Amino acid sequence: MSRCGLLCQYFISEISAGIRAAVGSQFAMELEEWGTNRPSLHPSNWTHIRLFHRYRDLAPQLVPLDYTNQPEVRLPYELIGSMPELKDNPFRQRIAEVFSEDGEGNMTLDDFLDMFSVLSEMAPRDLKAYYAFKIYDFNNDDFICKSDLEKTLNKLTRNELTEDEVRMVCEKVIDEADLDNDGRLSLEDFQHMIVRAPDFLSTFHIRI
Ligand SMILES: [Ca+2]
Ligand SMILES: [Ca+2]
Repeated sequence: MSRCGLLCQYFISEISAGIRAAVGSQFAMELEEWGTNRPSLHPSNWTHIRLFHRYRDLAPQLVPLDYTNQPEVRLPYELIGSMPELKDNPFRQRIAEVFSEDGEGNMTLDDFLDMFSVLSEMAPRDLKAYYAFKIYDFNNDDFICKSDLEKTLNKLTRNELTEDEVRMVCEKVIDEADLDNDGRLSLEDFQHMIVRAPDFLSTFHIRI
């Protein structure tokens, strides 16, 4: 197979696998242990409590302990993006933008909980696919077009490919996944592409 073909295959498996970030495994282990010792607690509850404290620890001076009156708190992207779970992820800014209500990566507690729920290992495949699609749709026009794919590929490969390689690989990906031949990937095209990549569900997560 040609270099372009190999790259294309690699890209489809990577883009389908989604956003890899196996960082923070120490935290995941602690969480598991903590949950195992408290079988009466529903996992979503203890995860939420733990996540609330993760959120608060980012800026204890801004986040009150008491949320009964739903305070209007939003933590700046700089704090979110520097978390160990995200800081090495080439998509960290895009992830924060997609999950933040203000679209700029500044997060309320609800935004933060949503982000970790979708990226957790327990989230259903369709939900993950939906958010993966949004993350790769850089210009928010509800399609993944060639320029979105180019950005995605450059981030995944940390700009190690030549311009020609990027162009050829993206054209080939669209060629293979564009079911209705409109030259761009709709959510439906994207979902079909993911169905062919069985490890999507297991890899589209960050450990919490
Ligand atoms: Ca787009
Ligand atoms: Ca299409």
